[in-house]
Parts: sequence; structure tokens; C-alpha cells
Amino acid sequence: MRTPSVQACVLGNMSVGKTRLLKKFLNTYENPRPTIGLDSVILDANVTYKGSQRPFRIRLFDTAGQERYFSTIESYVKKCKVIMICYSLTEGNPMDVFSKWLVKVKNVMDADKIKLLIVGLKADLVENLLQCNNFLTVNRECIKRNLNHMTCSSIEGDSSDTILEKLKTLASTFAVETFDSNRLTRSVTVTLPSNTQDTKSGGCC
Ligand SMILES: Nc1nc2c(ncn2[C@@H]2O[C@H](COP(=O)(O)OP(=O)(O)OP(=O)(O)O)[C@@H](O)[C@H]2O)c(=O)[nH]1
Ligand SMILES: [Mg+2]
Repeated sequence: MRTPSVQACVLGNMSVGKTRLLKKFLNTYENPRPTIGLDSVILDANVTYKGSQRPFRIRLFDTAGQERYFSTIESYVKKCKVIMICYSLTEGNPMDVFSKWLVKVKNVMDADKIKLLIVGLKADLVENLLQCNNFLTVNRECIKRNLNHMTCSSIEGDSSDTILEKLKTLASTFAVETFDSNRLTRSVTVTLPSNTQDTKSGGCC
């Protein structure tokens, strides 16, 4: 049986650190160039299904923050089951997460049917999160809207591992749905009417 694949993507303004985060997931460290359109990476994951470990894959799309590319990436975003919206803890308008990116997501899909994760990046540049205006603003909105909110640095420490684990956990829900639907498909029994054989043998062939 083919390994199921769950599609996911990373959205957010230019230069917030989306590509650097994906490179950290893959343990590659070169400084990224601005993304043009979109790229994708494959991540391997496992989930416990009916008492045993089953593998699945996550196809994770890295998207350009530049507005002009959104029409190109929209058709990929539509098919994603997990969406990470990233923002910088140190620059830009943190409310873009909701007024721009979440609105775009809701315009192309039913946000209740997917898993959303909001991620504040460049945590190494912040001394105290509890005094960080971007963090506090986004956190307040996430609590109101009951959204997952995490922070990380793609440069220092291992906080990106926690984000990767969370991504895998969110995606595993959809992998399990695929296992369940495969199981149901396999167990369907089709009973043919008793005269089918006669009808066929009396036909033209
Ligand atoms: N200090 C610090 N710098 C970071 C971090 N993540 C990314 N950067 C830097 O921020 C700059 C932009 O990072 P990218 O990953 O290219 O940003 P992006 O969101 O992919 O940008 P676009 O592709 O243009 O949408 C690069 O110089 C990165 O090295 C981080 O966690 N900490
Ligand atoms: Mg990029």
C-alpha cells in the first residue's frame, strides 16, 4: 500500500523566516534567498494506528511572502490540510497574521476543516517574550480565536524541533483518516445478483 501523504504549507509576510525554518527542519543551514512562487519539501513522519507505528509523509510547501505570488500559490494552498502562518517577533505588523493571511486562507477554503498553527519566528532576537509587542498582540488574538500559537528560532537552540513535532502531530490526524478510509474500501463486499453469471454468458462475448 502507498504511504499516505498530507499536504501542508507555510504562509506569512516577506522575510519573516519561513524558508529558514524549513531548512532547519531539514538540518540545512545556508542563508536563504527570497522565495519565488513556491517550493516544497517532503518530511517523513509516523503515527500510532491501531497499536502499531505507521509511516506517512508531509509535503510541505514553502511560499513566497510577496503578495504578487499569492494567485500562483492559491491552488496549492487550497489542497493543504495543515497551514502554518508565520510572523516575525521583531518586525512588521503582527496583525497581518489575521487581517491578511488568515483572511486569504478563509477565502480559498473552509478553515474549520484544516489545522492551523501560528508561529512567531526569530525568537533569538527577543530578550523577553512577555515584553515583546508582536508576541503579545498575536497571542491575545490566538487565545480569542482558540488557535495554536508557538514561537521559535531557526538559528539558535532546538525550538524548531518542537514546531516540527507539532506539525507532524497536526498532520497525523489526516494520515489516520486515510488509513481508515483505505481499510473501509478494502473491506467492502460486493454481492452480485444471482443471475449475473447467466446474463453475461448469454451476451455477445
Ligand atoms: N536571527 C534570526 N534570523 C532569522 C531567523 N529566521 C530567518 N532569519 C533571517 O531572516 C531573513 C529572511 O529569512 P527567509 O527565511 O528567507 O524569509 P522568508 O519568510 O522565507 O521570506 P520570503 O521567501 O521572501 O517570503 C534571512 O536573512 C534569515 O537568515 C531566525 O530565527 N533568527
Ligand atoms: Mg522564503
